[in-house]
Amino acid sequence: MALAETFRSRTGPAHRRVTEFGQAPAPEPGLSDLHAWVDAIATLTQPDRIHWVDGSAAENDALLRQMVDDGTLIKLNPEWRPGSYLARSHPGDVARTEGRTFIASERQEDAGPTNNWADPAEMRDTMTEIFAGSMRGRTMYVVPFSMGAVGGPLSHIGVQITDSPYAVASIGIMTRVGADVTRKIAEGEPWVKTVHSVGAPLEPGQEDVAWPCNDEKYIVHFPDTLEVWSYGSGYGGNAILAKKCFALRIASVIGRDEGWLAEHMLLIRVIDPEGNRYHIAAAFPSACGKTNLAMLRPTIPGWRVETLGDDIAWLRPGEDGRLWAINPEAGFFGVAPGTGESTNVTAVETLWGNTIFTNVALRPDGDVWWEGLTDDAPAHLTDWQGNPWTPDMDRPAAHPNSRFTVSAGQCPQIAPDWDAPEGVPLDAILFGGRRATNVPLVVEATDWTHGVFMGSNISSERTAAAEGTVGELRRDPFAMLPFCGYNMADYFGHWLSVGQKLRFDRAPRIFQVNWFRRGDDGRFLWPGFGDNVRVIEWIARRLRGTVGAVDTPIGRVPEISELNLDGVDVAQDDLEEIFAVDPETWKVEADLTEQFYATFDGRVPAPLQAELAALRYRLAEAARSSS
Ligand code: GTP
Ligand code: SPV
Ligand code: MN
Repeated sequence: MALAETFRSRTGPAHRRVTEFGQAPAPEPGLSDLHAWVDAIATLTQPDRIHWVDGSAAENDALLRQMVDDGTLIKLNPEWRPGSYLARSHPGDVARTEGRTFIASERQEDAGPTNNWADPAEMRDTMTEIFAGSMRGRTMYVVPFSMGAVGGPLSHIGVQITDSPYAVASIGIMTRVGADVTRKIAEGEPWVKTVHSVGAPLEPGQEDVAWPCNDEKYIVHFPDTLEVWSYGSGYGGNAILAKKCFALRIASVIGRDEGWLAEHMLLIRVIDPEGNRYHIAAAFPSACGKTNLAMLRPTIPGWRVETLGDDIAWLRPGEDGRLWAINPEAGFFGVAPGTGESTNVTAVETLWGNTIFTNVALRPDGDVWWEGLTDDAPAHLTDWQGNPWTPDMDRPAAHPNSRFTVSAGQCPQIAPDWDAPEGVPLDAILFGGRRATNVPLVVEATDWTHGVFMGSNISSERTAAAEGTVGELRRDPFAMLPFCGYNMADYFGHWLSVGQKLRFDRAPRIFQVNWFRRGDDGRFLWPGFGDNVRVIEWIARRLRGTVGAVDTPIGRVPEISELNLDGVDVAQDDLEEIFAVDPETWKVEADLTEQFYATFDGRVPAPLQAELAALRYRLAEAARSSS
C-alpha cells in the first residue's frame, strides 16, 4: 500500500467545515485537479477546517483580527502605525534554513554540488510521513496566487496550502491573491503546487502558542513536477512559498527550459536631469543592499530613481533583441535594521502603516523600533523576544534579520507602471556583494561573457538573512547560491545562452559593484546609500558613451576624476583604496575561482574557463609591468 493510503486509512477522512469567508469555488470541470489536490492534502494533513482564500479586504481584516485574538500578532498603536502589527517568532525560527533546503530532482547531478540533493521518491515518502496529521486542530488555507500581473505574458500562477494565518496575510501582501487566479486555473493555465505546514498539530483542548513551528524543518523542491513542500518553519523565505521557493528555485528551472532567467535582483528606473531613462537590475546576496538601492534617493540634484522591485526579477529576451524584466512580487519583505531616515528614508515612509513587522522591538507607546531607525535608541523597549530592554544592554533590541512586510504600492517612489505585465527593457545589470577587501566600487565587464564570468565569481560575507556564521566569506554566484533550483554550472551556461538571444548592441551592459569596502581601521570607505547614485551616474554615462574608462586586469573602472563627487566628502586616499586592484590578492581570487569551478566536475562552460585563463594572463602581465 502506498504511504499516502496508509495514512488515509489510519486517520480517516478530513473533517470539513468552511469558515464564514472561505467558501470553496464551485466544482467546475477546469478546477477538478485543484479540488482533488486540496482533498488529498486535507486527507493527509487532517485540518479541522478548510478556508479558500479570496483575497478580499474583509477576509484580510478578519484574519488579522483573529491573529490578534490568538496572540500571534500585536496590534500597533494606530495613532503612530495604522493597520500595522508585530509578530514575534520562535527564537529558533528567524531566518532561512539553507541546511534544511533540498532540491529533489530525479538526477543528483541536476541539483549540483551547491544544493542539498534528495532522492525524490524517498523525499516524497518522508513528506507524506511528516505531513500526516500535521494540520490537526488547525485551519488549512488554500491561497491562489499570481507572480506578475494576473494573465501577464511573463507571469506564472500557483496555489499555496498552509496552516499558518501569518503566512496567508504575508502572501496577501507579497503576491496577487484572489478569485481571478482561480479563474485562470479553471481556464487551464498551468499552476504550481506548494504545500506548507508549521508542523505543530494541536491535540483537542491543547492551547496554541504565538508562533507555532517545529524543530525539524524541511524546505523541499521537486523541480521535475514543479512542487514545493515546506515543513516546520513560519519564517518568510521558508513559508511564503511564492517567493524564494517558487519565484527563484522552481522558476529558475522553468526559465532554463523555456529560455528565460529567474533572478535574485532588484529592479529600478533611473531618470537623469535631461529625462533619459535607464532600467537597471542588480543581484546582491541577501541583506546586501537590494532594497536600499531599489529605493535610492539620489544625492545628486536632478536625478530620480523609481522603484520597480526589490528582491526578484524575471528576465526574458524579447523579439526586439533586448532583455525584458518584471518584478513578479507585489510587496517588500525587507530587512528592518539599518533602515532609517539617513539611510533609506523611502522605506521609512513606505512603512507608515498597513505593515506587518516581524521580530522588531516594541516601544512603550505601541510603535516599533529597530537598530538604525533613529540614531539613539529609546530609553525603554520590549525586545524582539518580548523582554524588557534598555540601551545599556549588549544585545540588540530587534533581531538582526527582523523584517517588514508591506505592499509595493505604498512606496512613495514606486514607478507608476511597476505593475505593467510586459515589464521594462534592461540597460544594465549589476552584480555585487559585501566585500571588505579587493573588490572595487565599480568595474565594467568588457562583454556579456565577461559579465557572466563576473557574476559566477561573486562572493560575499555572510549576513543574518540565513542561518550560519555572519561575516564568513562565501561564493555566492549571481547572488543565487541558495536559490538556484538546478546545477549552478548549467545555470552559468544558461546565462551564456540567453546572451546569445540578445542583439549584441541591445544587450544590457554588465557591471560589478561593492559598497562595502573597508579601510584598515574597519570603517566603510564609501558613504553608500543615496551616494550610490554617483556610481549609477557613471554607469549611465558609460551607457550613453559620454565617458571613458580605465582598463584593469579585472575590467574597466572609472578615472577617479570622472566620478561626480560634488557635495560629498570622500578623502582622496580612500578613493584610491576603493578602486585599488592588487594583482597579488586577485591571483588568490583566481585560485578560489578555479577551486570553485573544480567542484562542478568539468561542467562549467568552456567560455568561463577561458575567461579565468585570460584573467590570470592579465594579472601576470600587470604584476610584471609593476615590478
Ligand atoms: P534581502 O531582503 O535579504 O534580500 O536583503 P537586501 O539585499 O534587500 O538588503 P537591504 O537593502 O535590506 O540591506 C541590508 C543591510 O545592508 C541593511 O542593514 C542596510 O542598511 C545595509 N546597506 C544597504 N546599502 C548599503 C550601502 O550602500 N552601504 C552600507 N554601508 N550599508 C548598506
Ligand atoms: C533573502 O534572504 O534573500 C530574503 C528574505 O529576501 S527571505 O524571503 O526570507 O528569503
Ligand atoms: Mn532576498
